[in-house]
Amino acid sequence: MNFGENVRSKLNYLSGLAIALPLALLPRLAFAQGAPDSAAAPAAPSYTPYGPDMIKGQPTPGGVWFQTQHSPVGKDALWMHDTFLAPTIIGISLLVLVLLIYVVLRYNKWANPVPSKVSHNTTLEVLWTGIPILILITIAVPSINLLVEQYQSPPKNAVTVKATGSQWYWTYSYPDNGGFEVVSNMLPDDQAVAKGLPPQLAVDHRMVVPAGVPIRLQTTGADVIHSFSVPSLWFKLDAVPGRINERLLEIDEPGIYYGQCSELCGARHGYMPIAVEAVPMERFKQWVLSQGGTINDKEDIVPAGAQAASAPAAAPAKPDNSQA
Ligand SMILES: [Cu+2]
Repeated sequence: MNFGENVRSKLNYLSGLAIALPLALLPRLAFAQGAPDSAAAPAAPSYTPYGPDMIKGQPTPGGVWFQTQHSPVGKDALWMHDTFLAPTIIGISLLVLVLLIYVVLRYNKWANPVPSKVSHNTTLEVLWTGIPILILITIAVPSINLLVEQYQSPPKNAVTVKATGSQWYWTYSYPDNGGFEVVSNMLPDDQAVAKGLPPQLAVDHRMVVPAGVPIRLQTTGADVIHSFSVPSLWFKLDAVPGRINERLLEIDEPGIYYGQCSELCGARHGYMPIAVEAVPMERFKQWVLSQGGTINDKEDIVPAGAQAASAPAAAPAKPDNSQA
């Protein structure tokens, strides 16, 4: 019968296939033990994380000043601190100290037995009101500019990374690149030291991002409030359950930048460090593919080093509303 023959020939074909397929695949399987999927799809490129020689942002023993800054906003803020704030604070403190010492020595009851009866002095009162006003106005101008710069909204083509704080680790997801996730836990001290990395800061999987392009870094908390903080990038943003906070992050050059959770979040709050690995765009794409992610056309549009061109254009932007 036609129908029966048809079925029999299909079955023969299928059984032939069942024998032939394993035979055809056997040599490949034998040689490709590490990558069983290599026959189906092009192998995911491997990625070697940066070594200790690339560490650029980390605390130093006995350090009291700010860490060297590696982001445009960090450099501006550090300049503001070093040029305006620190000299003003140190100057006022020294002036008050000198005046106090002078008064103590010159007007004590032995050096000055008959005290002056003067109750006010108009010139002096105008000066001690006017000079602080001038100082405050001088500080206000760069200060407000810096505030606006720090809360600049990320541009549309920024690469999005979402950092979720959990008790007690970070999860980084990449919604623009297929939505894959990286869970980042602190390395035990002995493993960190063996790799030449700083103990209590080194992690098993770093947050890899492209350097020289705008990044839209979003934070949220999975359980309690955490805070994503990397001092050498001048970046600190609370990670609050039930809401997304967002800030522009720009990293000038490739390197490893360490930070820590900066909101008391429980027993192991001190053991959920942040390790940011900033890499050139080509290397970032390679890393994304190695994680099973996809390349977004944003990464093709944004050329490496684009932040130099995009930052002045975005500077007059309104303050970020999402922070309100
Ligand atoms: Cu935390």
